[in-house]
Amino acid sequence: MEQTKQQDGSGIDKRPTNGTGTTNPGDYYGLDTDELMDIYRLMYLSRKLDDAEINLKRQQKIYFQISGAGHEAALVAAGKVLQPGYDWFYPYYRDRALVLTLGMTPTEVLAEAVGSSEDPNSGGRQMPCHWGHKDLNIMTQSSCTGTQMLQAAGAAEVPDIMSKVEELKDRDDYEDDEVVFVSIGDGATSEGEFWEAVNTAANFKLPVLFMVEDNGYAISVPVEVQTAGGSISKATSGFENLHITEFDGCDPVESYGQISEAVEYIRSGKGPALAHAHVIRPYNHSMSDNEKDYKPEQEREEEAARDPLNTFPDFLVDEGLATRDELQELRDDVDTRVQDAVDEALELPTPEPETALDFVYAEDDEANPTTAHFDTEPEYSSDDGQSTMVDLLNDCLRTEMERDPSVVIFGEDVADVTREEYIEDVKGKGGVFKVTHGLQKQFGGRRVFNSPLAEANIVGRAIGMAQRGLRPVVEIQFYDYIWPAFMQLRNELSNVRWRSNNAFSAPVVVRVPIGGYLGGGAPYHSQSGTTLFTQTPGLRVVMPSTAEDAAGMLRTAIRCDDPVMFLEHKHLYRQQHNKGNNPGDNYMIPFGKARTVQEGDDLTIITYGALVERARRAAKRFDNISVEIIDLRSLNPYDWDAISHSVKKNNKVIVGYEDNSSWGFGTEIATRISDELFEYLDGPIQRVASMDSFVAYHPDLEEEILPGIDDFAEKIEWLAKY
Ligand SMILES: Cc1ncc(C[n+]2csc(CCOP(=O)(O)OP(=O)(O)O)c2C)c(N)n1
Ligand SMILES: [Mg+2]
Repeated sequence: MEQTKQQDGSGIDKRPTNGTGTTNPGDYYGLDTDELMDIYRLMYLSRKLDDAEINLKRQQKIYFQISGAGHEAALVAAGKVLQPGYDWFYPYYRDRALVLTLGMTPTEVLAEAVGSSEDPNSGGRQMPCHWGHKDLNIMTQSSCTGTQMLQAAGAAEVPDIMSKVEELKDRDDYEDDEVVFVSIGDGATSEGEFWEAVNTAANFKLPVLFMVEDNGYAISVPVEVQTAGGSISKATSGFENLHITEFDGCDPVESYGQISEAVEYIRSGKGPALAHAHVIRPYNHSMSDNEKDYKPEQEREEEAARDPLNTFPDFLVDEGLATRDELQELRDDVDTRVQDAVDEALELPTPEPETALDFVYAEDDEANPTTAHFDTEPEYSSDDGQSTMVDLLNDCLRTEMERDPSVVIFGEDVADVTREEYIEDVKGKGGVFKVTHGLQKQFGGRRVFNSPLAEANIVGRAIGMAQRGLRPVVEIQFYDYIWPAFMQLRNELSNVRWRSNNAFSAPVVVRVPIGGYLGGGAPYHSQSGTTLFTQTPGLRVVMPSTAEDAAGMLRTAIRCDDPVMFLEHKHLYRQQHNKGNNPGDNYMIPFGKARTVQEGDDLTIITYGALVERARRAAKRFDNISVEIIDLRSLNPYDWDAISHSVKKNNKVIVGYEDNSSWGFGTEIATRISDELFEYLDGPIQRVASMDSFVAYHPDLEEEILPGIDDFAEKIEWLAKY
């Protein structure tokens, strides 16, 4: 594939720029003739690549097409003001002209359209125009309209955090005056994540350039459905510290001037800026859309009259900057280049089918939490057996923060006290369950801090930070309230590595207090639902049941390179039965290894979480039945060897899980046992699980709904006799 100076990073000019410095439109904001011609070249190149892809799609040589047509002027301007390899980019799918300006080659752009394994954006895994280019600091992009906003906010916190943490401040992967660019359409500004990101960036003066590419439509839905008053720049005008500019995004010179000023504001540390660019969408939304269905001819003609591909060449000629012949020559050159790129892209290799599962998870031994690298022996530093799960989780967080200065903790109420002037006078909050207590006091407010009350904000920002080398360990206060973050978990955190073909990763640990048996937890503080995470490839999911396992598994979660859902059963935080000793600062348990709680040879119970102890107590009721109990601990991956060994030995099995009985985690285990171990079974597989209901407030109802000791006992007795 054609190599550019940018691809090996060697040619990237890492100097910051605010544009060329003049704010005088009469000087074309300092742009000289060569640069103005280059702007035209890039806009024309972008449009021609759209046209080339449209042809390829009609010939069925590519599988999808979405254009950047009409957005070119504002995006080339942004690309000219900002610096690849210095600034950071979270683009939108219309941003073809931006990535070309930053240095992506036409062949690299087309490589994604043909789905080549050599495509630097995704290796054939994502639709065209889902950008990602490691050397250019273009972060991997998904199809979700809005998620990128919070990730950009998180990425923009990195310089402030790194510069204020003594052990990180000399790292060379941040710049004091860098800018994080993120773009979005007029329609997608309706997503809550847009507002959350602008709010957070304005609140903390983060160096973000929010670029709203307003073409007046979201597929067929016009702006009056999206935005009160019809103008996003007006609607955001109350945000403190936010520089706002609204301009004709079809005029590249004006766009350049306005964006330069916005970037100057950001680089000076005053806060974020919102650039509201009025653009057009002369082609359909995508090739699956026909805009004539909803956009009348007159409106289309008005748009065409503003098209920068028509107006800018006239401008260059009228201003005496180029002749018609020179412009034709430029177009001929670009046409040849595009044709060469098409020929080249069509020859690129396609992905081998056997690579489908590559990079769902980290593959290097030191990054993959299932390897022996994460299997260490405990070195006990206490022997009274009195440490609770909360004690050992807290100790693990503390020792990991001491070991690795890039570990940062945030979430709702996790700090000791936001107003640091009170820190000596108060005990400190440290989480509603106290798991993070004292950490802010020890490590300071730049490493342990509160988030706003917004779950997508927590996970989205963590992704942006993790992509840039921090190790966020975040808390979702209760599993019951994780849903606003679910888009970020399911469609973003899980597949950053896979969708970028291993170019990017996001090693975030999401700690989630989960589960019932609180006696009064009611529907909104008692839910379980592990399958929501285990059904999402890319996420590691664990739920320890003892204090020592919690410490060993949290350490693995923090040190590995996969995103981890670390499920902490609230009921197990301070029980007597699961207390233990401090297993030391290097104790790790590899994921995918179950623990045998007790051996037995009549039947096997496979379970995890709060049901481990319930199963054990039920088994104790039977002197004459020998029950083996396996605590899975790790739900994805789970220890099939342990399950299979025990079922082959005992031939009877009960699966216990706190999720709803139907479609719960144990349903998968039961199915696989019946699939692969059917001949070994001497009785039907039994399930002990929650009713298909919500969890009620009154303890009598709660007991009825959640699985308990009696439920296990009933099944043990029945199955033993079978
Ligand atoms: C969260 C989400 N909802 C819906 C979609 C489907 N979708 C893709 S693009 C789009 C319209 C976006 O409009 P706008 O933000 O104005 O950008 P434009 O396409 O006009 O550039 C929709 C609804 C999506 N990709 N993601
Ligand atoms: Mg739009």
